[in-house]
Amino acid sequence: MGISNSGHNPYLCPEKDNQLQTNDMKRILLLAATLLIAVAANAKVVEKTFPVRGHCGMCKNRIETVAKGFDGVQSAAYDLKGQSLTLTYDTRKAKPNKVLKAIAAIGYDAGKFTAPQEAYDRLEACCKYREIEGIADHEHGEGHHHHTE
Ligand SMILES: [Cu+2]
Repeated sequence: MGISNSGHNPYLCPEKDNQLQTNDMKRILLLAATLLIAVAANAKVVEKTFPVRGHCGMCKNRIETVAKGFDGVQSAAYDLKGQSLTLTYDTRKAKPNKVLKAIAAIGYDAGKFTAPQEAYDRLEACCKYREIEGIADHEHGEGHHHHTE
């Protein structure tokens, strides 16, 4: 868009040109902003915590590895004490229920999915949270403290 000086009013033309450019810029900026908002609305990364059973560091590793293997899962942190898994994921790509289902499939109760007995049976002895929990209940159950004698 060259500014032609031949024959045209030299005052009007450049001004008109500027006006046009300003409008174009405004339109482009508006479009860019709209696009950004649209992208941001779609790419929703959320952090959520789900109940997942496990017992040791090996469990933690396995659970986190399975979760991180899913497309869209940005981070997975298993909390042994809290018996919970915190996922940071893109809601467009990852479905937490699929992740939980896969974790249950390797032996760990996850969310609404109960691990199949045969998968649970394949876990190492130190990972058998169902049995270990039973023992722990007798030794230092948190529900009832010392009996008064
Ligand atoms: Cu374990």
